Formats: sequence, C-alpha cells, structure tokens
Amino acid sequence: MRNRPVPQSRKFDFFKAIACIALFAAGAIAARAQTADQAWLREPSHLVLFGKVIALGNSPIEQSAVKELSRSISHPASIKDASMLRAWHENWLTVIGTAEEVRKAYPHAPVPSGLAPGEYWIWSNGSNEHSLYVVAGGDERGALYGVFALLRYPLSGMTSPPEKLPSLHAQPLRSRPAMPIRWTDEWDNANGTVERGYGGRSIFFEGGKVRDDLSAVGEYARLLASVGINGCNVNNVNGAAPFLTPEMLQGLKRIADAMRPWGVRLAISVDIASPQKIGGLKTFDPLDPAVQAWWAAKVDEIYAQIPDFAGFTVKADSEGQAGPASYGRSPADAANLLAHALAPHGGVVLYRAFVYNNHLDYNDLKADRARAAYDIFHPLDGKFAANVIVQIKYGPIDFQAREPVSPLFAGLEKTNSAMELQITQEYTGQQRHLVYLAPMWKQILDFDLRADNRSTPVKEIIEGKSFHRPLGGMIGVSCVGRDGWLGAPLAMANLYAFGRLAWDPYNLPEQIAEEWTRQTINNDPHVVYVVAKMLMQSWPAYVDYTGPLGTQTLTDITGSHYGPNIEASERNGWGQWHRDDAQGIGMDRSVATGTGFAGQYPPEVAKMYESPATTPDDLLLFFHHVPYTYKLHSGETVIQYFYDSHYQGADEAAQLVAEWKTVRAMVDPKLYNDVLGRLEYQAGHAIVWRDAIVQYFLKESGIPDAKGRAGHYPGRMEAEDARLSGYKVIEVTPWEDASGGKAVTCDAGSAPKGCSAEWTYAGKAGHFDIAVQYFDQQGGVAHFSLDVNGKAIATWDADAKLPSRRPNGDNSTRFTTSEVELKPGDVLRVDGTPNASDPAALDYIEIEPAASAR
Ligand code: GCW
Repeated sequence: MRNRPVPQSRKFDFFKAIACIALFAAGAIAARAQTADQAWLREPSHLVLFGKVIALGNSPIEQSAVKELSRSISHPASIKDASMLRAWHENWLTVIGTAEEVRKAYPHAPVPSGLAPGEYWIWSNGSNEHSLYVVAGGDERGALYGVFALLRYPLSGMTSPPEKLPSLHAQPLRSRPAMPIRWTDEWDNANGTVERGYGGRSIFFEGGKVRDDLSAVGEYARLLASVGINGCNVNNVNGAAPFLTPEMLQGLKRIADAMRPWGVRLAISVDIASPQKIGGLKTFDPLDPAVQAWWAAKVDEIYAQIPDFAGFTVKADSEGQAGPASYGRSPADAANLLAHALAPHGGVVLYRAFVYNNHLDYNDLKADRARAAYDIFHPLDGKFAANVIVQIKYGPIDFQAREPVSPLFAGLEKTNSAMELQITQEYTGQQRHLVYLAPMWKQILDFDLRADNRSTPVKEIIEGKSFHRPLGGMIGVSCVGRDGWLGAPLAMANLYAFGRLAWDPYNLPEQIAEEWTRQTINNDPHVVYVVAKMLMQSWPAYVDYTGPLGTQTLTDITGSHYGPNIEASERNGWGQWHRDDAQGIGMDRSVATGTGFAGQYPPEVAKMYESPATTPDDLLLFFHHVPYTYKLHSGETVIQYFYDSHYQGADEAAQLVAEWKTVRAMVDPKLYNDVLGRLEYQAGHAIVWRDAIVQYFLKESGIPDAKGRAGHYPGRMEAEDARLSGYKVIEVTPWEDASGGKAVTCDAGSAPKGCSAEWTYAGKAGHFDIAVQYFDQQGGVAHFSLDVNGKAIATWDADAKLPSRRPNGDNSTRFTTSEVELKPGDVLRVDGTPNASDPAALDYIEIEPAASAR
C-alpha cells in the first residue's frame, strides 16, 4: 500500500513534464568555462520523472548515460516537493544497459533481437504503479545514444504537443546509426593554434604538448556523443609528424581517456614521412621493410596505451605534405602500409582524396584541379586494404559555398569511402556570418550519381549500401576551440546538424534546425519558427551575395578565404579558376571542348553536365564558360543574375537582423545582443560582398544593370570626395573592395591628432539612417566619431577581429546609426583616430531614409 503522494496523471508520464521544461528552458545559456552548456546540452529539469536511474553494467559509457539522465535531479527547476520526489524514486525506475544485460535482468522486456552496434531501443512497461523505462543498446554506445535520444525525443521534430506523443510502451523508440564512421576532424596544432578554426585556441594542445586541463575535452566528447559521433581526430592533417613522439603519445592517451566515457574514440593525423622525420630512417618509402617495421612498432606503442585507438587520417602528396609519390608509389601503397600496421588492433586508415597539384598552368585550358581526386583514386579502386576508407571532400575543389558532388563517390565501387564536410566555415563566412550548412549537405547527400545507371545517392554510397561496402561514413572538419566551441552561438547548429545527418542522412535540415533551437535557445513556438527560418535562409543568402551560379566563393583564395577578391582565384597554380574576361565567365569542363571533368561522372550525370542547356543554373559556371549575355533557364542573363542575386542576398542578410529582432522578448538578453551584433555585422559585410562583385562585373562586362542599381548609390558620399583634413586618398587592393576603388587613410605620424572627412548634405530634410563604411584593420583599435554640424551623433571603436593589416574586403565594416535628423546644408563629419597599425581608413558614408520613414 502506498501512503505517499504520487504524480496525479502518470498516463502521460514524462511528456507532460516536458511541457514544463519548455517554460524553464527559456533561461539563460550559462556562460561558465568551456562546457557543453554553451551548446545544446543545457541543464535539463525534468529528469526526476525517470525516477531512479541505474546502469546494468559497469562500463564507463553506461555510467555516463546514468549521469546524463540524473544530472538535473538537484536542479532548482526540478519538482520541489520532496515527498513527491521520493515517491517517484520509489515507484519509477529507469534501467540502462546493453540488450544482453537487459534481457538477463528483465526477461519480460520484449527487447528485439539483432540490435546493431550503436543502435538503441527505448521502452516502458506502461504500468501506472511501477513504471519501468528500459534503454537498451546494441552495445554500450547504443545505450548512451538511447539516453540522449530519450532526452531529445519530446523536443525533436515536434509537430504536436508533448502529451500527444505516442507512449513508449505502445511505440518503443528504436534507431540505428546509418554509417559506422561518424567522426569529427580537428585541425589543431601542438602550439595551440587551430588551422581554419574560428573558435579560439585548442582545447587539446598548448605549448607543444597536450594541455594539462582536459575538462573541455570531456565536455566536447559529451556533446559529440549526444548526436552519435563516435570518433574524433584531434590534430591537423598538416605537419603531423610531432604527434607520434613518445611524449606526445602519453598526452594523447590522456585525451583518449577523457573521451572514452562518451564512446568517442581517438584518432590522429599522421605524416607519412614520419619514419624519416622522427624515426631516424633514411626513407619513408611505403614498400621498404624497415619503414613497414617502424609503423608496426609505432602502432603497437600506441595501442599499448590506447587500446581502443580508432586509427589514422592521412594527407599526403597535397599542399606541401610529403607522400608516396616521392618514391613513385601510389596512395594505395601508403594507405595499405598503415592499414596493415593497424589491422591487428582493429584500427582504420582514413586516406584523404584531397590530393592535387597546386602548380597547375593557368594558360592550359585542359588543366583542371577538379579532376585530380578521380584521376588519382579511381584507377586504384579495389587496391586498398579492407580497413582503408578513402575520405572524399564533398566537392571536387575545396569546401566552396557551392560545388557539384565529387564524382569520386561513384568512382570507388570496391573501396570504402566516406564524405568529408566542413563544419568550421572556412569559405562560408568563418562563423562571423550565419550560414547553416545542413541544407547544402543535404543536397549533396541526396544527389543521385546514377552509378551503373541505377539509383546511387551519395548518402547510400557512404552508408556502404550502394556498393555493399562494410565501412563508410561522414567526417566533419570541426576545428572547435576554447571560445564557446565554434566562436559563435548559432554556428553550433552546424555541429549539431552534422551529427544528426551522419546518424541518419534522411533527417531533414529544417527539422534539425527546430530540434537544435528547442534545445539551445528555447521551446517558444515563435522562437523555434523564427530561428529555424533564419537558419534555413542563411546558406542560400550567402551563396547569393558571394559566388552564384557555381563560380565558387569569389574570395581571396591564397590568403584569408574570407572577403571578396575576385581575381585572387585566377592566374595562379591553385586551380580554383572561374576564368572571367570581358565577354564571359566560367570553366569549360565539358568533354567535348573543355577539361573533360564532366566525363568523370556516371553517364547519365555526365550527360547532364556536358551541355549548358542541361546543366542546372546553380552550377552552370562550374561546368561551362558562357557569355555574360547567356540566358539561364530562368530567362535572365548571367550578368543580370549576378546583379539580382547580389542585391537579393544582401537584402536577405538584412532580413536576418529584422527576424531576430522579433524574438527579443523571448530569449536570453545576453544571447540576444550577442547574436544581434553578429547579424548586423553580417548584413554590412553582405553589402561589401554585393558591391565588390557587382562593380567588378559591371566594369568587366560593360553591361549595365537593367534595374539601374549597379554603379548607382543614391545617398552615398565617397571619402575621397570629402573635404579632408589629414586623411590621404589611397587605391584599395583589390579595387572592387572599396566603393569606387578608393578610400582615405590617416597616417598617425603626420596627423597625430587624427584626421577628418567632411561632407555637406544636399538632400531633402527628414530623418535618416547614416552608415559609415570603414576598414577595421588588424594591429590596433582605431577610434571613430560621426557628428552633424559639430554635434556628436555617434562614436565607436574599430575593435573587431578581422583578417588583414591592409584595407580590403576582409575588414571593410559598416557602422550604422539610425534616425538622424538632416536638412540641406548640414555638415557631416567623420573623425578617425588611428591606433597602432590601424589607420582609421574610411570608404564612404551613406544616407538612407530612416526605417520609420521607409
Ligand atoms: O581548405 C584547405 C584549407 C587548408 C587545409 C586543406 C585540407 C588542413 O585551406 O587549411 O589544410 O584544405 O583540407 O587539407
């Protein structure tokens, strides 16, 4: 007989309670040290409803699962009535274990047979009196993933209120990972920097060794596990030799220990020349017995310390990294060398197909970097050892804002393959721009390569289904750091989405976006709607204001990879060419007249890309060189599309700001302001992109914008046309990064008190927004002020962290002040005070009717 209070309506068990956390979850994102709370794993409040939580086995992974479910019991938002809490504890039990453990302990639980590794099954006995929840895994990882799924379930893809969700008794939750390899790659260097990382310094390394404090590593592993990621390669694929020294291996062992409780296995990148670089051998020839013995011994040394070590990633014969080509050997020789050393221990080799010659001849119209991966790897199909997986970037070039799918996915039928994506936004705005990449990834995953004239979507190839391969998967280049993981709160949606798509590539980006928002921000329907919408809009907008129609990201490809720089991709050996001239633009990659790249696809796809008439507009210029007057399927000319898409993209970026403003009252103020600042910056930088590309192609083509926008900027007053005091006019390089190609700069030496630029307003009287476009250069914090008729309107510091010490599109920044009253004859003045190497450079001011007057 019970004499203690019990929950009234247990029929709906935890789903009802979930409705309560929805309210609670509107709380702040904790800004403590580096924890998973800075991402989507915030303190939940409802777990008390699982009653007592126990693991059936002793493994650290099951203990993590228990911890995860029990985390909130002491949370202030938990049920406050102590007697009720006790009752739940006594009457409700949640057990976590492998299928085998559950069968043994609860013979009546209908655990299905054949749960795969990583798979979970979650069931409840449906009893009102003595509720039992079972989280069973195909293995311990499966049980852990089940716990995360259970926590997420009521919040994920929710289209109906929580209490309407089906009961776990009637409909147990069951899911298995689509592919065995679900890893992140980190490009961390031993000195603590992270290549292409925009989230601060390494969580793994500092000062040439593994950090003493690895608490962030444990938290990272927890985050990864929550979305089913089971491997993490912690070091840069460039310069990897130092990572195999005995001292480093001791440190790596500590990293593996920190990640193990979350089922995340450690992998490292290795330099194929290690036997020579750190092993004292004269050679690193993969076929040399001494080299083979060296690797075998090194691998034994690793496994002695890290018994569940996952394997090696290799970048070789690429961008200055040594490779088997030095000895006339093939990538298969190099991969198999490592594979044979790893095989006895169960390790794998991820051999990157990112192998290409970066000294191509620009004048050779047949030369094509896009061809490289297929040309090199396709002939080796079937020559790789069973534990080798060829790791293929999604497109044939390099993580561009849009590329076609790599044809190599269809070119390896007898070899395991995996797809490499980039979570860190190297070419997609470097986390300063909101660009949710899941919609792009989804397009790639869904793309049907029609290998052997049958349905072979990329997702099924890397799942191993299409060609019956035992190994395959997805690798996300993540490059997290100590500054809130990815350095920008909304960028975390990409890490989350990567995991969710690697688990199940049938997941929908919009649903993932909603799910992430519910967990990270809150469950308010308006917030969920708006944030998911913003996320979904962001990638198309970015493509629109950067490089449309398959031109790739038109950025400085030899430097920052960030701001606009159209010619940087041309006339060099890197092969990211788009070949624009006065008549037209695009690379002819057809078989008939071009580089032949289109012919690397299976016949049906090759046929589609062979002719401009059948190539989709959004990849037209990747495959064909066409005149600016060429008519797209949409009916527009290429040049008009350039104008339109850039204006549209910049408008869409501005729209993101407006949308975010609608959630102001519903989200944590700190988060609100942080994101608002970033979105405002992005909207300004989208204008920099728009103007650079539009004015460049206007000049190049000589064809005006049918809508009259390109080259006409009503309300814009150039700094070089102002009355200048101290400021000197300079030419900006590349010219398209400044309005009219010119800016003004202040030399602290000759103008120690700063410089100023003055304009007389000649427009109509009214209220206006005034934008000041300036260059926020590295190496100092310049100070600016804007005044009207000597009255201060605004002051600000150029203190952003942007690439480049020269004024250009990387650091061109827009400051806007609203609702300023102006009348004809008013004098507007910008004062710029240089600081250190930042010369307070200025491009223009722009006066627009205030939002209230538009
Ligand atoms: O995209 C390029 C990056 C390099 C990177 C390389 C690669 C690690 O600019 O920084 O090097 O790709 O993927 O190997």
